[in-house]
Amino acid sequence: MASGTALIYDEEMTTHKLLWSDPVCDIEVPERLSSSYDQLKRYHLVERCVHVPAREASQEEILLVHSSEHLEVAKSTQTMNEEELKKVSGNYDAFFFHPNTYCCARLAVGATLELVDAVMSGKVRNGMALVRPPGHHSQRNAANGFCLFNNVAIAAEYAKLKYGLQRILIVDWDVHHGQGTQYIFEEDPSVLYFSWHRYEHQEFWPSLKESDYDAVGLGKGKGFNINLPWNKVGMGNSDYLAAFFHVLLPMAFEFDPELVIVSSGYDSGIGDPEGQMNATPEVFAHLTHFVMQLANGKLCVILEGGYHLKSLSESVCMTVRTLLGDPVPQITGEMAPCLSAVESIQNVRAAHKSYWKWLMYEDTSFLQNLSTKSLLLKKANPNPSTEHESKITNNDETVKVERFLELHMKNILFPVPPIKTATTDSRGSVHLLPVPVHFVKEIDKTEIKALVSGFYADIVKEDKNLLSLGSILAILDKILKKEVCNGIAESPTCSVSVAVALRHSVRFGFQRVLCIFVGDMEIIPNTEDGKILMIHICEKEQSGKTRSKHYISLNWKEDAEGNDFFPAVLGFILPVAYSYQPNLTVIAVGPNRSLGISGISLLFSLLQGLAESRILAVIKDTEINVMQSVAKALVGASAPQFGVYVPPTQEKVNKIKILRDQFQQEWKMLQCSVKDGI
Ligand code: X5A
Ligand code: ZN
Repeated sequence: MASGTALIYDEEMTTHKLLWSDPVCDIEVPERLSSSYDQLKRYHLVERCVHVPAREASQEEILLVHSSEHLEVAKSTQTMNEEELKKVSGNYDAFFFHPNTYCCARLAVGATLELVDAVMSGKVRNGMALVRPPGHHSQRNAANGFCLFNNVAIAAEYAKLKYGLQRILIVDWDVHHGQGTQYIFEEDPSVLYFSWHRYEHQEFWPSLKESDYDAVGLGKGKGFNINLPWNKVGMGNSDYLAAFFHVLLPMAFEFDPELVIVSSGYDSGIGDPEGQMNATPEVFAHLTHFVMQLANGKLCVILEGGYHLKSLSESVCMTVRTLLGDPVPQITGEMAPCLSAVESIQNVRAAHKSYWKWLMYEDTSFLQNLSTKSLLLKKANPNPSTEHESKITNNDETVKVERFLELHMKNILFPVPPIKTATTDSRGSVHLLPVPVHFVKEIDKTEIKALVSGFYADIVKEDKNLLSLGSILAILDKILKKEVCNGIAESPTCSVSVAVALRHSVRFGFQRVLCIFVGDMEIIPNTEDGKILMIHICEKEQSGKTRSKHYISLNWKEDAEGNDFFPAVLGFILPVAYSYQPNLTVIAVGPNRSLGISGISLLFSLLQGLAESRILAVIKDTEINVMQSVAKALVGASAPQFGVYVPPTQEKVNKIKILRDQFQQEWKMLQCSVKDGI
C-alpha cells in the first residue's frame, strides 16, 4: 500500500511574468508560487513531503491535447522581443507571454505528469504540484485566462494512455469555469469533469452559456460534465460543503474513478479579488479529505488560480497537511447553505437526473418553471451581493482579509499528535497495523469507580465491565487531552460504556458530542440538553422514542451485494453532522448491525472530517471482526475500502428524502432543493 505525499515545486516557474502593464493579467504573479512554498516551509510541511523533481514535458505529451499550430506559436515566443510578445499575447483572451513562458509551461505540464507517475507507480499515495502558468482555461488551439497548456487535461490523457485508465475524475474547485477542460472532455465518458464557478447568470468571465448547469456533456460523454454555477458572490464554507454532499460526492462514488486530479484553484477562497467568495482556508482541508476517499486515495492536486497571496498560501498548506493525513481542522462559520447555492445545487441535480442512478428517483416536477424562475430571481435582485454581507472590492479589503487570516489561522491550528490512534493491548488484530498505535494502560478500578460515581453505579459492580470501562475511559482521556486523535476499544457492554463516555465528555466541557450507534442497542443517555446528538442506524424501526432533533433513527439494511450506504451517508448523515459541528464523535458498533464492514468503513472515513478528526470507536466484543477495518480507517494507513457501489432502491432513496424533509429546518446542511419553502 502506497504511502507518502509528493510535493513538486521548481523555482524556474517563477520566471514567467508580465512585462508590460495590463490590469487584467497583473494578478498572476510569480509570488503566487514562492509565497505558497515559503508558507509550506514555515509549517514544516515541505520536509514531511517526498520531493519529486519537475521536468519539461515532451512535445508529444503536449500534443496529447493541443494542436501542433498551438505548440508552434508557443515555441516561437521564446526568441521574441517585448513588442512581439505583446502582439501575440493580444491574440488571446487574458494571456501574456514572457520569453521564458514556453519553458515554464512545459515544466508545468511535466511537473503534473511526474506527479501522475509518482502516484500511479505507488511511489507515493498522493501529492501536489505547484505550477505556473495554470492550465484549465487552455484549449486545444488557444491560450486563455492565464493558461497556455492545459496541465490537468494532458495529465488525464497521459494517465489513460500510459496506465490504461478507464475512469478519471477531475475536480475543478477554482472559482472560474475550466471551459478549456470541459471542451477537451465533453464527449469523453472516461473523464468525469466537475467544476463549480462564479457565474452570476453569465455575467462573470468567461461569460459562456456552456458554463451553466445544463451543459452535461455531448454524445457518449453525456452526464460526464458537471457544472455548478454560483449565481452570487460571497459563497462560503457551507455552500461548498453542500455542493460536495449533494452533487459531487454521490456522483464521484457512483463513477468510481481510478485516479482523481484536482484543478486546484484557490481563487474560490476568501479575499480573492477574482472570486469574491468567503470560504476560509480550512474548507480546503475538508474538500481534500473528501476527495482522498476516492480512487483508493490516488490523488493529484495541481495548482490553478489563487490571487490573494495570504489566502492562497494558507489554503495550499491546508491541502498539503490533509494529503499528509493530519487531522482535519474544525470548519468555522454558520453551517447553512444560502438560498442561491441551494437553487444551483437543485438545478444541477435535476439536469443530471437521467445519467446517475442515485438521482433517478429525484422529483423534478418543478423543472418546467426553472428558467423563468432564474430570470425572475435575477431581475428581482440586481445587486448580486445582497444575500451575503461581505464583498471584497478594494485594497483595503485585501489588507483586512490578511489581518483576519493571520488571527484565524492561529485559532484553527493545533498541535498534531505524534500518534494518531489509541487502543488497549488486549486484542491481537490491532497489533498488525503498520503504524504506531498508542497502547493505553487501563485505569485502575478505584479511579474508574470515582469517574463513574453517581451514575451507573450498579454496572461497575461487575469486574469485567469495570475493566472494559477503564480502558474506554483511558482512551477517551487521551483524546480529550489531545495526546491522540482517535481511539478504539472493545466492550462487552457497549451501550453502557458509550453512555459513560458521553457523560464523561460532556463533564469535560464538550458542548456537542455526536454519537452514532450501529446495531441493536438500548440507548441509555438522555439527549435533552442538546449536548449529545444521536444517530441510530438499525434494521428495526425504533418505536417509542420521542421526536427530537437530537435523536434520529435511520433504518437501513446494507445491501448484501455491495455498499448502497453512500447516499445515506453523503445525503443525510454528513449534512446533519456538519450542521451540528461536534467537538467529539463517538461511533458504537453493536450486535445485529445492519451495516457490513464496507458501510462501517465509509462512516469512519468520512466522519473524520468532523471534530478535528476526534473519534472514539466502541466495538461490542461480539463484533470484533470489524476491528481491523475500523482501525485501518482511523490510522489512515491504508486506502479506504468501501466495497462495490450499489445504487440504492427507490424505497431507500425515499427514506432519505423523508428524513431530509423532516430535519432540514433544524440541520440546514440537508437542504438541496428550494421547492419545499425554505
Ligand atoms: C487560472 C485562472 C483566471 C483568468 C481570469 C481572467 N484564470 N479575467 O484563475
Ligand atoms: Zn481561477
